[in-house]
Amino acid sequence: MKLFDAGWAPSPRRVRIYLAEKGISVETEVVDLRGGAHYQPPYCDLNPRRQLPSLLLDDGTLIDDSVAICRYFEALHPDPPLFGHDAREIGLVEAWIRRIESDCYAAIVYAFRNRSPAFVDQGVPGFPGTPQIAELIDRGNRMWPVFVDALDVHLAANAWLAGEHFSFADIAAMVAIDFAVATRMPTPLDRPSISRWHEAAAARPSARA
Ligand SMILES: N[C@@H](CCC(=O)N[C@@H](CS)C(=O)NCC(=O)O)C(=O)O
Repeated sequence: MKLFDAGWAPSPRRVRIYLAEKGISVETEVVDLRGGAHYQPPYCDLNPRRQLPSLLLDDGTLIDDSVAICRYFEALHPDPPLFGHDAREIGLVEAWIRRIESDCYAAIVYAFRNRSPAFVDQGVPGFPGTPQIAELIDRGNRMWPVFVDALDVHLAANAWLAGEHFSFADIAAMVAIDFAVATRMPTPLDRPSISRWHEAAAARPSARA
């Protein structure tokens, strides 16, 4: 089994934090995203989606998505649960993961990828030749505060996203917020509840993975 990783990018970081929380070590190969190694063989032959992370299993199966990779390991190593302790929590973790993808991560990617000179003709991850669309910067900028407001209200009443227990939803949200700050979205860390939650998540040793 081999994990294909990339140093600075948010999706691979989710997997590294998850594995650190679980105490799982996996053989890893770092693919140079900045240098475009994911567009070149051998990686693009292995993963025609040309995205990172991906996990190659011993039987040749490739799992090409960060959440799916963590789900795979969760099935093999259920304790401690990071996708929910019971049916109710499993539902809540799933709802937050999906919301982070569609309302938070997408907002950051719209705003950043369509404005950064580093992503000219790379408007969609893994698909070189896709033009940037300036209108999507505005779309991302409008989506962002809506998510931040909802997250702050939720965290005023909950220790973690799914309630009592730290979960993969907290990993995905922390990674997205760190990515947002790094790409100069308006910081949500001045909101008291988000700040309290982020400090607690970032203090876990896994956050440095
Ligand atoms: N849904 C995928 C998204 C993966 C993704 O977009 N990865 C980015 C790095 S965070 C990537 O590979 N980008 C390639 C590119 O920008 O060309 C996942 O979570 O694994």
